[in-house]
Amino acid sequence: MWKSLGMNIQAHEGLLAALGKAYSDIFLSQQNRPEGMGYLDFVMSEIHGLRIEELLQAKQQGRKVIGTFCLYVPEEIIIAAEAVSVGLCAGADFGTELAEQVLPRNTCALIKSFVGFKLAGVCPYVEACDLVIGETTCDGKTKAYEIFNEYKPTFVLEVPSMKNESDRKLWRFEVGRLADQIEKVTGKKITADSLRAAVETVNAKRKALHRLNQLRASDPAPISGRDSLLINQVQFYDDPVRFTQKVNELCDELEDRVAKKVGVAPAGTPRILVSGCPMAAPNWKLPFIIENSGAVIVGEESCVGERGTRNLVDLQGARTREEMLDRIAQRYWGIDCAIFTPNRERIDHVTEMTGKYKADGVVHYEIQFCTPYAMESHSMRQAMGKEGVPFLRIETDYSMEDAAQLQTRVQAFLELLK
Ligand code: BJ8
Repeated sequence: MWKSLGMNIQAHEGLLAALGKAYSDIFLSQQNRPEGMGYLDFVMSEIHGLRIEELLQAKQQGRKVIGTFCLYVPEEIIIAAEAVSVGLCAGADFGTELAEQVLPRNTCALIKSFVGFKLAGVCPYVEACDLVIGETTCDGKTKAYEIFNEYKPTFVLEVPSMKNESDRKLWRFEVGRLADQIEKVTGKKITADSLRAAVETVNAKRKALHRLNQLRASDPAPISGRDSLLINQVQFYDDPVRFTQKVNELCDELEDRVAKKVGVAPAGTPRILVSGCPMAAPNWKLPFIIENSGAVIVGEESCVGERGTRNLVDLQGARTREEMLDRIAQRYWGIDCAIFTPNRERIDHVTEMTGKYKADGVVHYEIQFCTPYAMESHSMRQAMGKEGVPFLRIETDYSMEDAAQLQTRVQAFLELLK
């Protein structure tokens, strides 16, 4: 299978060995995990196995695989064309040396990772893709897609950086342009019916994740932040219907835990809200450090978290294909990525989340060289100061070199919360 995908088998084996060890240390070592996490463990054990077989079977049946890197790409449109949507990960320090041959060294780790994975030939998802959708969000990604396109066909969606009426119109135009491109690549017509069905599938997935988030507001927390992050990461790869069913089953178990006051850490454990850059799989370093230092993460204000799942598409009253695309565009327009200016909504959301999840402090996570989130930390710190919420800024990359130093900083921060 790997050969047919044109992968570098030796490098891929090296990646899997490193991932298996990290997964066991970070996830399987946890005490008192919900039983429903068994499904996620299974998915992760087969993430470079059965799931890839499923994708290849789908391709044999004439379906296309479309890869994405950003929350602004509406997966509803991909699903409506009977294609498989895969959120490509970019969360590991692998292929970095190769990436640095084509990218400046001072590029964020996420961008280096997706370019590095492709150049090293270690990601079966990228290799299985018929098309990758990029976007003009930050400058680094915008320009990196030009290079990425040399190795994999990449269609770039224009995301404006302001939210004026003219920007909204441009965004709606881009959503239509994406639908046209997906129709061209898949050879399938996107209709009002197929859009409605796709919206229902994706809304159901997001509702299951909302349910999970609400349960995390309980003290003691019924599930760890690491496991919740993992669920949010897996949602980008797994079959959406199966994933939704499994998350709902897990939530049934968590409801029971909440009723019985069973938690992954004792009541009164310091509660942390993580806010900032997305943590794409397998970027688990900071959550592991935070929870290993004696806190529990109760929410993620991130694209691999609540920022990505917050709103649903509202199709009420929409009947035609164009009206449905209007509603889809409207839903995605509400995402409050730091690439926008001004971006007051994100600050309001973090404030709201600290209250909703009873967070004792906010850890602002920035991937080194990510200008939008680093810049926005200034107004975020000010806002948290006004709310009286302790705030810690962490800037790091994907390497483990600073793990001990980060642990010291996190432990000192947690001392403040006592
Ligand atoms: S909607 S957060 S997924 S752009 S970390 S590559 S911003 S320099 S990932 Fe993102 Fe879409 Fe926004 Fe979400 Fe650039 Fe920053 Fe790197 Fe980033």
